[in-house]
Amino acid sequence: MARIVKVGAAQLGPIQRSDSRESVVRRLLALLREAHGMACDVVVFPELALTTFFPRWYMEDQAEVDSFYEREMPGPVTRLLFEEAARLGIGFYLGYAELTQEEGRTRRFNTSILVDRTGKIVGKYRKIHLPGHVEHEPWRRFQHLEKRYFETGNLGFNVTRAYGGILGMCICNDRRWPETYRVMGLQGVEMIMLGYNTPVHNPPAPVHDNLSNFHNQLVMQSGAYQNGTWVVGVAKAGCEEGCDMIGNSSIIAPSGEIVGACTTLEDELAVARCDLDLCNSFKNTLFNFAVHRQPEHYRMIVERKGSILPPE
Ligand code: CDT
Repeated sequence: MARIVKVGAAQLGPIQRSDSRESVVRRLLALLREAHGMACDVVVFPELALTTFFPRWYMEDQAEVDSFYEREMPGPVTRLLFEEAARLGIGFYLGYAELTQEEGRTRRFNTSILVDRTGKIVGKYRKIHLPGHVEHEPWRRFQHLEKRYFETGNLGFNVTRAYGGILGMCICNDRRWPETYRVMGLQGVEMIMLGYNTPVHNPPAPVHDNLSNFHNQLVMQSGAYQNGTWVVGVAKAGCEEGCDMIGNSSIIAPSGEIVGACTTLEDELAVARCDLDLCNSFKNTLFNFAVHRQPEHYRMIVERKGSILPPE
């Protein structure tokens, strides 16, 4: 019997800085209910889905920075989302900024969770590839201070058994790195969920700006194909605080083909019926890792971090 997961890519349009958490959760609830109406099992919301993309600003006041983080999940505002999801029997992936006390200190991560149909958190991931910079760079039209506001994730790229399959998560910039998919691919992942906030304009390399949608699809489609897995990538899109962000939220089959996609830069749901068994025709043939990978021949490269040129 086919293992079908009906997935909703729940793209968000922009969230302005003045938008309250309550108003954002109302938008998430509307998408969740629409997905339920289309018989979805699970929906994927974007990265940092509860607020505007705050790393675009340099802030010195720590209280101001911390106002963008969640101290508990579910918390007072997000509880409604968990309760409605459980009532409808639909799960979700949600990205948010996490502030936590661990190892005797305050820690901040760019986090995503996977929630099952009963409203229970069954998976958690903390973003590993944090793009951008640490210090204020006033020459930029906007900042990208993820390296200032978040620590590197410390949970690895683990997979979770959920929805009748093997599910994994990553967040935004992670999708550009082949290691992200491969580490989960080696654990047999069948569906990778991810959210993103991707400005069209990249200040250090503006010559790439007209390729931002192409690169988004290129990395997700090749990650899916090369690992025989579904990939569901979901944007926070549109013009947020004067910064244009790409949309193109997509549901990608293990063949690398896009089978569902958003076409606007607004709140929008794209739905696809994903057969997890389709992964096997790739995992058991061309990308049968046990038979065809040659890890013993890669060792020289992976053991040396950075350049693969021999030392002088
Ligand atoms: N949020 C995030 O990780 N955004 C980065 C922007 C990089 S600049 C092109 C991304 O990889 O999409």
